[in-house]
Amino acid sequence: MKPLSEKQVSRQRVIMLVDLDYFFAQCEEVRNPSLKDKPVVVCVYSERGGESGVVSTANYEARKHGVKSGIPISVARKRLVNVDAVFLPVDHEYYNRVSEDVMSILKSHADVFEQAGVDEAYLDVSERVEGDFDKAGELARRIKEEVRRSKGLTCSIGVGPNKLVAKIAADSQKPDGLTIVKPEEVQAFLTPLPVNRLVGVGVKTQSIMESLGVKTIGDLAGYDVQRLIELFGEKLGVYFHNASHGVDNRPVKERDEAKSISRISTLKEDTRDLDAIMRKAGELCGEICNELSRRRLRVKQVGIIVVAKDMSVYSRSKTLDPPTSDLEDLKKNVRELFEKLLGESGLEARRVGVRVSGLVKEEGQKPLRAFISRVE
Ligand code: DCP
Ligand code: CA
Ligand code: CA
Repeated sequence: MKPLSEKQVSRQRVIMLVDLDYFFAQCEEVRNPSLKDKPVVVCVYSERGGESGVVSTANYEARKHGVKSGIPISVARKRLVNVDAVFLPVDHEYYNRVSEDVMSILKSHADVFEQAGVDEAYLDVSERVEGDFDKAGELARRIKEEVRRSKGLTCSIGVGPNKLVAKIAADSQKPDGLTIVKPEEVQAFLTPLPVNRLVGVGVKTQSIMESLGVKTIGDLAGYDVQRLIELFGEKLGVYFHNASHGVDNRPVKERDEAKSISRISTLKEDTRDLDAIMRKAGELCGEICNELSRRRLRVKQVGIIVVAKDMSVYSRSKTLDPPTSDLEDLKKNVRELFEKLLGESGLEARRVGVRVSGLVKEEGQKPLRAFISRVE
């Protein structure tokens, strides 16, 4: 066989997944370092008051007591009874600001950058490390150091030949972890792990697989692909087979900026009273305006969402000409939309939401289309 020329050898892909540790709770520790040694529980309190609601996340001190994302706050309280623990409400605005700062650091270290959640991102670094996993390890250490120095946060990084391996690697050592899985190590790394470490294997799939004697990713890799297709269908069967072998060709892709912003909230009680609805909707408009001003955006459409007492959902929207970022302007239009909807329907509102879209930059050049549509 003729040897491949340099050009024909495609570069070994090197992908990182960076995930911030116990993110919301760590943000709380950063702004109040005296929390550091205590269990910290960040809560989503139900808007109908009291102690009902769920745990958003908890720091590792609290996790030692079995407190984790998704459990009821009441259960967390029981597990931390007689412990000097701190319960705090979520503060998304603050976490989003921290997230944006961290993401801009991460972005500066990537050839291609893809934010995959509020606290995690994929970085394709193949070019800058020349396909070399040792160099990627050095880069990962520098990134961890920079995030720690500039924002006071620890993160866990997984490095692998693709997104799937990078993600599982990042999850495998937390907090403050760095796990590098070279291409030749992929199968040995995955083999002993339980199947539910693969995205798409939930409780149900896991129990089906278990009944087939498939407990680990290694078991899955040895299982007949035809049987997998018969059991789970073509798409999932092939995916499970490939994933168990650590094969994943998805590229790291830049994402467009969010094209809309929405906020939805539960009313204290079900109502058709426009003023009561507007007190809540006005707050939501305020939150949206804060985000618009932070991102220097104006909006071309505004809409409302209502979840009625019987759980049916209504929405209405209108175009704003010219685009606006003014709170009073937004509230006036939202009020009109609610007034019209209430006039058209006998609904009693349980949850109300506001959504803006058609986001345009506050300063700089207007997109040409804005002028064209005026002329038409
Ligand atoms: N989150 C939430 N509810 C969930 C899961 C997560 O509100 N059921 C929020 C709080 C988390 C953030 O999303 O801080 C990021 O989620 P992760 O799954 O990455 O979890 P953490 O960052 O909290 O912890 P870890 O250290 O395990 O990554
Ligand atoms: Ca995290
Ligand atoms: Ca995450």
